[in-house]
Amino acid sequence: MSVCTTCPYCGVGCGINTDGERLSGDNAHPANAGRLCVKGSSVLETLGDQDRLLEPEIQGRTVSWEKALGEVADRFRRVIDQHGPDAVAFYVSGQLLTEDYYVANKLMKGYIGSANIDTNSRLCMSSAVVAHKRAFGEDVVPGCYDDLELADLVILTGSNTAWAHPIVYQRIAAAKAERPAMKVVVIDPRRTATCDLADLHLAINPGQDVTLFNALLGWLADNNGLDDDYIRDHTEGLEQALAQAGQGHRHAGKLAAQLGLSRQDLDSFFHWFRDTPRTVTVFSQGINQSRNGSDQGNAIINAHLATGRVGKPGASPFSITGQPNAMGGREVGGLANQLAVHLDIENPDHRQAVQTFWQSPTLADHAGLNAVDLFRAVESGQVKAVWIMATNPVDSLPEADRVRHALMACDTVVVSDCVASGDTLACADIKLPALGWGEKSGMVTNSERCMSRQRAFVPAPGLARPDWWIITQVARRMGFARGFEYQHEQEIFAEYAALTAEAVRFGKRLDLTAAAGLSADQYERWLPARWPLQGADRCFADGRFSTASGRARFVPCAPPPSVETRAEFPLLLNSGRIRDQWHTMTRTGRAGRLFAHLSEPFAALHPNDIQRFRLCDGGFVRLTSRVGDALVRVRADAGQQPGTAFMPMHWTDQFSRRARVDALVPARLDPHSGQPAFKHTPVNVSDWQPRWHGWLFTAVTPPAVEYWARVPVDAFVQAGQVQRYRLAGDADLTQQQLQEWLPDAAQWLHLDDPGQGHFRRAAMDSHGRLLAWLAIGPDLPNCDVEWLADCFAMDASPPPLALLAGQPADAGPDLGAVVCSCFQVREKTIEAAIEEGADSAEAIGRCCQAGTNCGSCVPELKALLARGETAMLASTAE
Ligand SMILES: Nc1nc2c(c(=O)[nH]1)N[C@H]1C(S)=C(S)[C@@H](COP(=O)(O)OP(=O)(O)OC[C@H]3O[C@@H](n4cnc5c(=O)[nH]c(N)nc54)[C@H](O)[C@@H]3O)O[C@H]1N2
Ligand SMILES: Nc1nc2c(c(=O)[nH]1)N[C@H]1C(S)=C(S)[C@@H](COP(=O)(O)OP(=O)(O)OC[C@H]3O[C@@H](n4cnc5c(=O)[nH]c(N)nc54)[C@H](O)[C@@H]3O)O[C@H]1N2
Ligand code: SF4
Ligand SMILES: [Mo]
Repeated sequence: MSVCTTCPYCGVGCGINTDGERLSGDNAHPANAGRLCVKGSSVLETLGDQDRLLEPEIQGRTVSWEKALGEVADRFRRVIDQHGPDAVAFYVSGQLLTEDYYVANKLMKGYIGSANIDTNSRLCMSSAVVAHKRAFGEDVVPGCYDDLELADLVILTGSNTAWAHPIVYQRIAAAKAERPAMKVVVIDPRRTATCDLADLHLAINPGQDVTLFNALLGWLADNNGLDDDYIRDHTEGLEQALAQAGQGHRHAGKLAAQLGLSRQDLDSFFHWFRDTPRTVTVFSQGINQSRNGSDQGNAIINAHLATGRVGKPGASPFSITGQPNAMGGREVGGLANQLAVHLDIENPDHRQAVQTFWQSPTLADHAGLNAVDLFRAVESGQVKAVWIMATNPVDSLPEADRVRHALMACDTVVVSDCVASGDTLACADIKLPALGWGEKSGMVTNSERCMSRQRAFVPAPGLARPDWWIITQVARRMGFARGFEYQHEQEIFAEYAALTAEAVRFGKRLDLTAAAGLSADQYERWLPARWPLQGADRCFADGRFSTASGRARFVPCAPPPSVETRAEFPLLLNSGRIRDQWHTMTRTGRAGRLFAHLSEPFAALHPNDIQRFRLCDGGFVRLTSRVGDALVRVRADAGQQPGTAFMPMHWTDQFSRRARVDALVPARLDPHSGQPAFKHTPVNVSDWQPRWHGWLFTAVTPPAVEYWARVPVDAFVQAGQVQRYRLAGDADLTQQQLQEWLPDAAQWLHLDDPGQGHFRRAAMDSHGRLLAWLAIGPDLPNCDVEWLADCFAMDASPPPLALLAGQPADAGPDLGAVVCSCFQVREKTIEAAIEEGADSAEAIGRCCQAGTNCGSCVPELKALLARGETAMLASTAE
């Protein structure tokens, strides 16, 4: 049976149709109209029981649910009785469903009586939340995706849309293809795949967005760019914002130097902004994850208010959410400084309203600890019991090693997760198996306030249960039976929808009251719908805002704090996403295909910096910061600004020896939102030259060598799924050590030259089936890793010589890296298509299929085309 559900990955929130065997984009979903990116279209490959947490565990022992739930409730109850409600905490996630989130918040704020519940959205959206609340009086994204197609100017700032929100990017690209006059500006210190679409790329100096948008505001005021009627009728505070913005725009040369931009580009940007009423400014983590992320958001919103471009067709500021239910979590009050349904914890009337509705025994009356402070309080012993759900703070919080130590020393760490092993799970005293995507059912809200259903289509594995069930069962055992009597997630949703009547009563836009009485059947048949459910597609179009005065507020934005570069940390490290991986890889890390694009952790640097720091492209680099270190591969990237480096956020201790970027990132927070500045970490780099390199295919635990990074292979042996390891080390290797890395086997092939440091091994079972394979040498041993991976799925091994050589006897040419993950099309095949005359991404697609499914690699196809053109020009010039 086929179901309509919603993609578990990014905040675009695409609709999916699937029966568990096949999967396609939902043509009827307003977010994607049938399209899917590579992550969405490969999601079925990430399902399955492999490495799933299937039963509850206490201190590593499997226990019944009854025992586990009782133990969690007892431990929390005991701490609260002895030390008060603020001695416990929940740390939750934008990957929970709305119903899970709602009951977690209700339990902590309304029944335990503390606001110590915070969410990974603190790391993601909290600066945007502050910006919205300061400007609009409520955390509301005014626009919708249609605006991106209606706009004549789309500004993408701090957003690598092509990789992080691919379907939004494709919608913009399609609109621009149809209306070439539409302009796109990308503001990002790096040249990213997103810049492929840009008419103008402003490679701004890191952290300077307030300077840019303040200058824009001042310039608009000086150059007849303000919408005076709108400002007079619908806003307040322009004078102060202008005074704070200053006169920087009048000193074009100095301004351009400060921003690292040309005067001409700045001039174009200012003119385009002024002269294009239909302008949308999309912003994401390059804005939010800064020491002044809230001000950066407000500086953008100020420019939109000054031109009257909020909530109008094709004209809005647009903070785009990251996680599938980041928005849902904000609605129900997942942040420690919110109550529920957009109401405020500090406001006694709001508190009264919520407590009356919940009929709860108590209600938190002050904000709780934000994510970073929460783990600091765990460290200091102020918080004695913490429950972590659907997030991996040992990898994703700044000062990640410190978070790990704090959890290791904490008496009670409860972790609800779907997978069996992870860096946070390793710190857990109690592990609770949660249902994952495809197994659970509930509601999510995407970036444009559209609520859609996630629906189950596969049975629950083992004893795993939905998060809302786990939370409410603990609540009941803590003595809160009345308040948590739900039998089905629909009852929770209906209650949440009913609670929004209080939001409406206090003048908020969050209105789901039309769904308050919804039946189980209506919930089952729910079609994607934007809130306010009975309102227009856009909010604030009428110029009335959720502030006390009904006017939007300009927020004066101070110039950015200066970056503390010190001689010992001469580079600024940026971090973020790559195209085919999701966060800490617990999902995408199961599909070998998704490693074809980028298979190892890396730091990207400008070629000049690679020279300057005596590194080597493709070699290894050790990064150090004030708080930690990492060891990854070097990648030359001319799109990187000199003086900066970029590391992906994805690799954890489960996938590499020491590549967690957040071990390097100090906890420097935005003072208003508490959001960490993940994008700008001062670091130093040094070259590491291992004495040996190697490849290892095995299903047993990784060897303890200086560097390893693994990729899952699509093959299973008795010990489990085969993994491909890239290894490198300093210490001498003995034959015995090598043998320890390999499983017991019936048959062996050896080829050793210890004098030269060459070792090759193949282990087979009694039927001749390959179990493990190893090659070590002073340089990286030559072999065809794809072919070797295939050998594990064969009934009998290939001839011994080929197997030891690690490549088929009739090896074809090396076709280079995979560019198109969907059809596994490689670089050389695409280059051949270009040489044969393919002159556009579409033409390449016709030749070799690349880019014709999800389209995520189209920017790379275009880069190869541009490279081809340059090569052609060079050869003509000769
Ligand atoms: N493939 C993939 N997609 C994802 C995710 C994933 O893990 N993988 N995660 C999802 C989540 S939770 C989120 S929050 C979103 C994030 O989506 P994005 O915010 O688009 O992704 P990031 O790569 O974190 O950062 C965006 C860009 O900000 C730039 N930047 C850094 N410093 C500055 C600066 O000072 N100014 C400006 N203007 N830009 C700067 C970076 O160079 C980077 O290209 O992605 C979502 N989508
Ligand atoms: N340096 C740096 N650090 C960053 C960022 C950055 O750009 N740079 N970005 C930040 C941002 S924006 C974000 S959103 C975070 C993301 O960081 P995290 O939230 O830590 O990353 P995930 O891998 O998404 O963790 C989700 C966990 O929940 C589990 N899970 C999945 N579904 C369910 C479910 O239904 N129930 C339960 N109980 N568990 C489930 C998964 O197995 C996984 O262990 O990282 C932040 N950290
Ligand atoms: S853009 Fe891709 S990852 Fe994001 S929701 Fe759509 S299919 Fe999923
Ligand atoms: Mo995020």
